[in-house]
Amino acid sequence: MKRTSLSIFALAVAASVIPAFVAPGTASAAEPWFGAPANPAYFGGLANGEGSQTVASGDFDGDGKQDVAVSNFLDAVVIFHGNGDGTLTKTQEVKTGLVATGATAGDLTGDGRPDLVVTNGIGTVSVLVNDGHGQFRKATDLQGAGVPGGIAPVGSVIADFDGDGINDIAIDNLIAAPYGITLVRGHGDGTFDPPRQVLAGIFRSIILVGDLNHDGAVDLVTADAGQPWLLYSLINDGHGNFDTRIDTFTHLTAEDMKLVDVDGDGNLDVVSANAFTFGFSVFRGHGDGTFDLWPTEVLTGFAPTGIEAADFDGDGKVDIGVLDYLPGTVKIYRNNGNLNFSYVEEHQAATGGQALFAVDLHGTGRPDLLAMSSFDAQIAILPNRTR
Ligand SMILES: [Ca+2]
Ligand SMILES: [Ca+2]
Ligand SMILES: [Ca+2]
Ligand SMILES: [Ca+2]
Repeated sequence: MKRTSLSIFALAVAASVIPAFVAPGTASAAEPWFGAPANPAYFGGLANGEGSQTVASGDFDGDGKQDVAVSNFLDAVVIFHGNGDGTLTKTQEVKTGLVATGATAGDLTGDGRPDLVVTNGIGTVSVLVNDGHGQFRKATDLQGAGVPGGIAPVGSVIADFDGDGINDIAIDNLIAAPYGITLVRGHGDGTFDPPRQVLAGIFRSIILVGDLNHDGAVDLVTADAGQPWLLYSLINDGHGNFDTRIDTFTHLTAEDMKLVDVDGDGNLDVVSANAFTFGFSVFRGHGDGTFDLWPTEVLTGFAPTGIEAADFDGDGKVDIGVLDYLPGTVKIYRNNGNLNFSYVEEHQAATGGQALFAVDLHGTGRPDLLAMSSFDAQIAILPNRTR
């Protein structure tokens, strides 16, 4: 669902010239919400140099336990079977294409089992079909998904955009001249219409999906990573057309974003990890595709690059986790309501932190966290201890 590591280079420069560091705050006296990752924070399946880019999760084999797919940045997606106890076992590695940046799970064949879409930065998009038992085979590369509308696809989302009951794909292109988003209508059998381009501005690198305006049709939100940026809301007309674009100008540079109702008012909000201003923000959604313009920033420390928003402690409020680039720490923030957050704890997790994902690996309803490194084999699992 997100971006490349391009802005990491800028972060390295920033690290050398920006001395400021904001302390995360006062630790809570309560029991920690998460256990520390295993040391070393690693499990088999990825090699050094194969920085993990994104995680897609779902019950791939139908055993009721969440499984995980990780794009390895090199040329493949690695499949891990969730054992239900917080551990993962590698089951498969499927070659997709060079610079495998994004993996997304969703049912594209109508059998109720998640299939996979992997974006390859070289310009192809691979569809991997699940055999129903959690084994994937590369069915097709979506021809023209990366060109000519946009090149360097870096992420995708799977949803039913035209409302025919069959899942479709929206692809996010990093370098988009002039198009940023490619839409691919699914037929429900693993085949697709020819790709269609949507104008969404240049240098897209984050794509999120959700119904922003409560009309039952899923909309898209995109943004740049590593650029002073605009947040674009692309409003679905109910037939999979995105002719209405609402721009929200912001002063922040997001490395990662998630679309979740953080304040509990029923409208989806955007949370952003602001790598260059060392914090996270909640852009409150107004229920019509617009967002707050100047959200408060919660300072977290140097270079947050990954963010996740989920109810970690089960009190009904969506909490925030932030992963920084160096040293690769996950910091946890409790949602106190009214967009007030307090620091809970932190764990050293994944050096060169790239992405943070909530996945319920224990089946308790309280999500665990996966922290991914951008340049080595570390995939830290932080077990949720609040259950
Ligand atoms: Ca559809
Ligand atoms: Ca909508
Ligand atoms: Ca909200
Ligand atoms: Ca909570």
